[in-house]
Amino acid sequence: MSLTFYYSPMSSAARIHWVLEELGIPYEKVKIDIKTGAQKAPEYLKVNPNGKVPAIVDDGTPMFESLAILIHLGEKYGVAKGLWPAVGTKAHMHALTWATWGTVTLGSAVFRYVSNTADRFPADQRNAKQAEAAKKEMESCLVLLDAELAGKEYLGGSAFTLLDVANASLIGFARMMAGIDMAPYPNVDKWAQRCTTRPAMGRVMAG
Ligand SMILES: N[C@@H](CCC(=O)N[C@@H](CS)C(=O)NCC(=O)O)C(=O)O
Repeated sequence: MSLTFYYSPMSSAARIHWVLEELGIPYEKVKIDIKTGAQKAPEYLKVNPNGKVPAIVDDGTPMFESLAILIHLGEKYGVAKGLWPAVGTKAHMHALTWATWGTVTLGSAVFRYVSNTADRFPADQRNAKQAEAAKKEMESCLVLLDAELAGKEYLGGSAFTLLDVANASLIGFARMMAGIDMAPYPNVDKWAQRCTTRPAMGRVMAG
């Protein structure tokens, strides 16, 4: 097998880095420095025509979009390791639902809130009303996630899976970029702590 992972530190690629470390499979890491515009270089655009990180090339086939990559890696390498449910099971239907919800619904509320509040975005592009609407949406997502986690150690039940990565990566981002306090969502708070203190996450943070 050959697997190449294209990443930039502290970016959407971190969730795929986390997935790869949890899977424990061999892979080659290629840094794409998005600060210098390397993501738009013609060679890289052959891998990801969308010009962003992350991307992978798995046995010669390129893929982009972190959610698609997470699901692919889960299905190909994670089922045998208990890190992703087998296709066609109820657990798989649940995992697809909540991985997509985390990335699309929770993720878009978090990104809209961050891009309308964080200093790294130009002040004249930030809008207080947009930020307020995104915050409300993000809070109702967190209430829903808190309810989904009630009585469970992890999103899939008693064992950690890549479904947890799909969601906990967004919670980490909301905390870090927007300073969102998770105390009002105690199940989310405790679960995120369980997930982000895993050794694989430690290896991601070390680079
Ligand atoms: N929806 C994409 C988002 C990818 C994305 O926005 N990546 C950012 C880094 S967080 C990027 O490469 N930015 C560089 C650019 O847009 O030129 C995914 O989940 O893979």
